Amino acid sequence: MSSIEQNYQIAKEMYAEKGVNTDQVLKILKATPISVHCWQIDDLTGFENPEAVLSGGIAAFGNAPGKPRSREEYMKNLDEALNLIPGATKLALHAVYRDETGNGVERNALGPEHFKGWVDYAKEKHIGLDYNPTYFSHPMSESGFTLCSRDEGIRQYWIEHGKKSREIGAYFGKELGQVCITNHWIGDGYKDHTIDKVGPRALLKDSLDQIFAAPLDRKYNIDSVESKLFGLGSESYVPGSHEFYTNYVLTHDNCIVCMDAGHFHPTEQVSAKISSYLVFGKELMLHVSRPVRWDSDHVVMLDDETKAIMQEIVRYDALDRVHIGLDYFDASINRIVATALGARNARKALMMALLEPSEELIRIEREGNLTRRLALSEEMKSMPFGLVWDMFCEMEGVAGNNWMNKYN
Ligand code: RNT
Ligand code: ZN
Repeated sequence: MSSIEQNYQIAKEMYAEKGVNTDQVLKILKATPISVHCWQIDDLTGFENPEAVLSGGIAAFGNAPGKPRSREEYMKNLDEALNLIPGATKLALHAVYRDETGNGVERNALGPEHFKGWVDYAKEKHIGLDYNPTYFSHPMSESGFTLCSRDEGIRQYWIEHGKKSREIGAYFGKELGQVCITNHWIGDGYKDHTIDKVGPRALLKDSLDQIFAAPLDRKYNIDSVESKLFGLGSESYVPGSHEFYTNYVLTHDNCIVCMDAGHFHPTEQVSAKISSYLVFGKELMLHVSRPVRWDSDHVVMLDDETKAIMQEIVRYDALDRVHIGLDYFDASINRIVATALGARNARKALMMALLEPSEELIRIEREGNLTRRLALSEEMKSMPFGLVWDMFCEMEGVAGNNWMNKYN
């Protein structure tokens, strides 16, 4: 027996004493998909225009060496990162990462035929795909308004992009036999003091109604709408706010909310919001990220909020209703390491949540035993979860706790 297995046996017994079956945990952990975003590898540049400057209120800071200079290099780095991530994985694509067949094709004309290469890749790697229309970094978004634009030509251009994006999502879902989440985020907003806050929201509502008009099989595609409080250049007003989209999805059955951990006031937590959606029967999409003072998109850490998000999902048995995705882009460190590290941390947090005796904790809370609730929760924090993690990596054939040795 290897030392990893021996250690695992010790941990297994310790968790069993707390009523937790680690073998079962590892099964669920392996099967639960985490959607890894494709854009940390190249600072969200994509293949449409290597010279393009990020716009829409988002930015990647840093100039660490190793940014891919070609599609080949990008694919090589992506492969390397994915090989370091254990468990069921989906890859979240953005429209600007379309195949070479999409060269010169306008965004409002991008369709499934421009993503065949990615479907082949996903089949080969046994991963799923999620999709994001790219409503930014484009001449048609320069005014700062897309789906809320008062220029009907611009607005219709982006509506078409949204509609075609859902077709791409449904194509992914059908081909891969796993639902695709098509996530719509727009950077529209005003930098300064805004008078008419209803007008842009009415336009956004109408644009979304047009985009989502065609019914699609939920087996293949689910649309999510991602809210935001503010961005660079939209500090004062963002039409696509949390309240806006929450009301939108409650009145429109065919789409769900996406909450990004960096899109709220700094003291607000996504983990505290999840249960309010579940109680109304809504599914959710998440962008697990790490805001540092603002929507900074630092690499996901094994921090309290990431753990709390996963606890919320596991405690209510909502792994099938909350879709876990990642969103961060830090250009100041090695991008392969960043991609792998954040994904590993998200999954490690998920594992820790699964290793919690949640049924007992819920029971004793309902019984009013608040003393035991606190004491047991605290004891669980020093249980040997790292030994279970090492076993998981070993079973998944990915490097364990020394995986970063080859990167400086
Ligand atoms: C921006 C949103 C959005 C993007 C990605 C690239 O604030 O978080 O999800 O980060 O679409
Ligand atoms: Zn996001």
